[in-house]
Amino acid sequence: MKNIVILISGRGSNMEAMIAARDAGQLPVNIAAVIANRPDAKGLETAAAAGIATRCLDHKAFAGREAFDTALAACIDEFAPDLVVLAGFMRILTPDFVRHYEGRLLNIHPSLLPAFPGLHTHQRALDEGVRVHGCTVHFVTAELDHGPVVIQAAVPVLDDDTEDSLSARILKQEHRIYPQAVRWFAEGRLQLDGMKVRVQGEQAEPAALISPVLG
Ligand code: NHR
Ligand code: GAR
Repeated sequence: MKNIVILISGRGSNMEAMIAARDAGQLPVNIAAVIANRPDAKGLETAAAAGIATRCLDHKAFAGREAFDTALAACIDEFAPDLVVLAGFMRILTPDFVRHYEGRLLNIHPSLLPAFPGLHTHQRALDEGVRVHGCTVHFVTAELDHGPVVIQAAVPVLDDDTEDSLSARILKQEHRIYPQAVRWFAEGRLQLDGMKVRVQGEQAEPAALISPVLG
């Protein structure tokens, strides 16, 4: 079974969705560790309560991004992961770190990339007046929020939406598509072809990569 390490910064609900999928027999992976860059990350308690090894590396204790990333990689590699999963992880990673985990580092981003890379995506979507918004699981590359897309889910933007209502609608979809993407990886079904990700097997049709779930 594949080993995964999950990196978080806060609440950890995407991490919880993976624990739940694993417990339901829908995600055949060993969650070897959960690592946070903030001592107050709520998700650390959730992970520990689920019996998962936890670590915290406070980025503020390091001289710079390189020093933090070097220590983070050493901490991660103690668990010999096949895959590293960013789940609400809020620190931009250096090119050296990204290269070290090339092809085995996934992120979930709360927008339909390439729209709205970076932070505050829901407020920016509301400000732009878009009618469709969503979330994206992608392989991480040195260029922020620009890696190959594994799966996306779309939701409508409603007239009376606030940042809270829109983010809640999207979070439900995050909890659906992220375990799915990790499952495909764990089953060895994801193939990288430049910026394209192909999913081998019965769900290989492009339609399966985009989840037109409106709700
Ligand atoms: N690193 C690389 N190289 N490439 C990506 O695609 C990455 C990444 C690190 C994190 C997640 C990302 C997101 O999904 C992610 C993708 C943090 C920031 C940010 O500006 C931006 C994007 C993402 C995560 N962070 C600030 C920083 O200075 C700190 C913000 C904070 O602490 O609240 O690192 O959106
Ligand atoms: C999620 O919505 C995730 O997409 C987003 O933060 C939330 C984390 O929630 N990620 C980013 O904004 C990355 N910059 P969680 O901690 O409950 O999984």
